[in-house]
Amino acid sequence: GHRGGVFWMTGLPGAGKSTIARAAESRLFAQGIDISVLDGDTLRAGLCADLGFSEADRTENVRRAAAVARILAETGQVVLVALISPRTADRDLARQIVGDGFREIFIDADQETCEARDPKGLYAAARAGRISGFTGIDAPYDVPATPDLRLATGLDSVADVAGRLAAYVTDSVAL
Ligand code: GGZ
Repeated sequence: GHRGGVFWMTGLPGAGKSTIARAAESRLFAQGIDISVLDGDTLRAGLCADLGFSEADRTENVRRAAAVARILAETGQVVLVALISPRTADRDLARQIVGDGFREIFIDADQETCEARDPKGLYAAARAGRISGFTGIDAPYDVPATPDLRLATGLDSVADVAGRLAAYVTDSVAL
């Protein structure tokens, strides 16, 4: 068995939060860990479909994700949350909502790398002025000052980074 816990993955768009969360999820599932992923894209398709990208809406997005994560963690699940969650105050709110078992994971890739990946063309759209308030271009991202874990995604493979996250999770929730 294992404890529940919430692993809050923050980072710029394109840093690799969702990709690493999914890869770590597979590994942890294979190890018999009761695991789920709350991803910004998924939440915004349903639970948070009424929210946009204003500061207030992002705060509400974070609050809802944290509230759901807490409920799941209380049932003993391990929850990987993949949200940009750009503001320190919002991440601190998430920590407060979840309580014990909250870990902040900084998915760290420099802006240039993220922009080069641009999986959905959103950086390009932001640069061209077709969307505004895009994190890293014309909306802020507060770099975590004291994350519980920092994972750099610039050089290593997804498998390597996901392996490090999975090992950290296993360690953190061990009885
Ligand atoms: C940031 C945006 C924006 C703006 C759309 N700013 O790479 P993606 O496309 O699939 O993931 C991003 C997702 C971010 O949602 P989050 O819920 O993680 O954001 S937050 O924690 O700040 O509430 C991106 C897409 O939505 N997207 N417009 N303006 N990301």
